[in-house]
Formats: sequence, C-alpha cells, structure tokens
Amino acid sequence: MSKTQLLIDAVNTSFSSVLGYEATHLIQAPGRVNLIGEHTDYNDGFVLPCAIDYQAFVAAARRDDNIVRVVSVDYDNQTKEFDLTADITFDEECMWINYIKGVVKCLRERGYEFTGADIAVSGNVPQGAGLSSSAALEVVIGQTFKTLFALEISQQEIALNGQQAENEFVGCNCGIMDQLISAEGQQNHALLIDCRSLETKAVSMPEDMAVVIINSNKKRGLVDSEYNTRREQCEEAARIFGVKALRDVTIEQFNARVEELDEMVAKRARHVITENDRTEEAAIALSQGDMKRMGELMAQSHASMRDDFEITVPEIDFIVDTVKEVIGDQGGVRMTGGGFGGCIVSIVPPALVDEVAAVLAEKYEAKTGLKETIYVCKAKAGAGALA
Ligand code: GAF
Repeated sequence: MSKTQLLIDAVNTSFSSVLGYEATHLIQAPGRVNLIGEHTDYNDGFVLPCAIDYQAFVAAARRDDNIVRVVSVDYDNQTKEFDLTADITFDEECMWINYIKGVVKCLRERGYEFTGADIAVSGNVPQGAGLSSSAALEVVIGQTFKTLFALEISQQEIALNGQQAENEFVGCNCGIMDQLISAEGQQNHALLIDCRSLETKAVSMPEDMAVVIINSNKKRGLVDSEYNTRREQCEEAARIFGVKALRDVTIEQFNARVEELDEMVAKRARHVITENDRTEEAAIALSQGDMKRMGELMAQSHASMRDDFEITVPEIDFIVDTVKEVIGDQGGVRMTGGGFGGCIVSIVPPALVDEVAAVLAEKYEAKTGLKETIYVCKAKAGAGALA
C-alpha cells in the first residue's frame, strides 16, 4: 500500500472510530524541500523549493454549532476541542493543537466565516527535520476550512494565514517560503518564489534526476534563538545600507562598503546577497537541465551556509562531502532548511541513488554514531482536497 493510502486510511479510521461517523472530505498539504535559497525569504529574496510527497492529511466534516473538534492520529488519537464563539487561547500543555487554533483564529480575524468542524489529522512529514511539518499542518487546516465552507480564499492567502499563525500564535518568526510552497506547489516542478512580490515561477524538474533527501537525524538544537539572531543581523545590515531588506543590495554595493560592517554582520549579509543571485541562476540551470551548473551553485550555497551564515553542523557537512564524492558534477547536494541539524537535499541521477545510500550506510554512523534516513521524493502538487 502506498504511503499516501496509509495516511488516508489512518485519518478516515480515526475519524469514524473516535468521532462516530464518516468524514465527508479528505484534504492534504505537503511538506517541502528547498533546493536553494536559504534564509533569503525573510530578506525579501528568492527561494527555489518543491513540495514533496510527504504530507499532512485531514479527514473532516462541517459542524454548525461553532465547535471545532480535532483528533490527532499521531498523538494516540488525543482529542481536543474549542469553541469559535469564545477566545481562542494558547494551550500550554498540548503543542500540536496550537497550530490548528492559530490558523483558525487568524482566519476569523481575516473575516472568514464558518461554523465549526470535526477533523482527524495525521502526517508523515518527519518532524523537526527541516521539511516543514508545521507549515504542512497550518496549510492543511486552512485548506480544510476553505473546502468545508467554500471560502473564497486564495492559496496565497492560506499560506500568509499559516505564516501569521506561526508568527503570532505559535511564536516562531519564520518567513513565507514553507507555507507558500505547501499551498502552491506544482507536480514535477520546483517554484522560484520572489518573497517580496510573492510571485512564483514554475521550474520543471529534470525528468532524469531523483530528489534524494537525507535526514542526518542530528537533533536541531537552538534553532529558534539562532534563527532570530540571524534575522536581526540581516536587518542590521539592511539598516546600514539604508534599504528595506538585503534583497535591495547588490554584491558590488556590498563589496564597496564591506569595511564599514562588523565582521559577523558582513558575513551574514554576504551569504544572503550571494544566495539570492545563486537562486535566480539555479532556476535557469535547473530549467535547462544543466546539472553541472546546478551542482556548482548548490555547492557554493552549502559553503556559504557553512562559512558565512554559520548554520551547518559537522554531521551535515560530512554527509554533503560524502555525497559529493559519489555524484561528482552529475548532480548537486547541500543542506536544506533552517539549519543546525536536519536534512540534506541532493539531486542525483537515479543510477547513483543506491550508491549514495550504500556509501552513507558504510561511513556516516562510523563517523558520527548517528544513522541517516533517506527519502527519495517526487515534486508534488500543493494543498488541495481529494476528489
Ligand atoms: C525555516 C523558515 F521557516 C523559513 O521561512 C526559511 O527562513 C528557512 O528556515 C530558511 O531558509 O524553514
């Protein structure tokens, strides 16, 4: 049975056994992997992610009594409910429900009207691995209310609403990339997203390449505090240059004034400025199937995250170097996501996938004491209801 079918069965079964009747709708939203363009989204820059076939799934039915009941399949069918006519408040004891409460509260504040729902939710996006399990959850809930109540809300607004919930209700200061690709992803394509205008351009994935995600299983420590520090450093650099965001600084302008900057702020800014240029170029290389150039850009991106933005860890660097040795200039590999642990993304000729897996199985645990997990992915469509 496919992993998607397993999820569908899981949410349907939990819905009927816990809530006592059959769900009327099935809705999904995917996680994502970012091919290039890291920590550029909150600098109004460019990112190039694709949605993946690891997803959050919901079975749902509408209610008319202003109650939202939610069963979490992944937390032993733990069931929570809240009342839409009362204040929707943060739950200190149960973290998962806060993503749902946050999305619902933000939808209401935006003026969308609905009268309650029964929901069973599950997902197979690995949690805490940098593949956007939270964004998938936020987007699937927005999509659920859109579907149940025929809300006139665009995919872009579902994403913005999810980001708002994460920023204001959950308390994590993320950018827009993860929610936007989860809401708007396209089958067999990555999306070049301009994080200022939110315009997207679909970039077809080369048919003869596999997207292989490698989870280092290195627990991501200090992510929130380091993430916020990086944001502040980028904002400081933008202030010094007198611009709204680092998106507005060219590498020539940066080089002309680099001496005026504190050394660390200069490194952070250089990463963002060069990463924006790399991401736009990568979209062209990928669309032309130029894997040699794509591989070079991904290698530069990784070096920049390691040396200038300082968000990689030795375990991740080891995997990237090891995979690079196998694939040479036939593909690309870099850390993906917020950093400090988590996953590596590689674009690999299918014939080399087994060799990549074998070399990592031989070397990674011996070097680090950790075992990697490998996901071979397909670029999938964004959130939607199943027919
Ligand atoms: C996390 C954030 F949620 C994104 O908005 C983005 O900043 C990413 O880290 C780094 O590119 O996934």
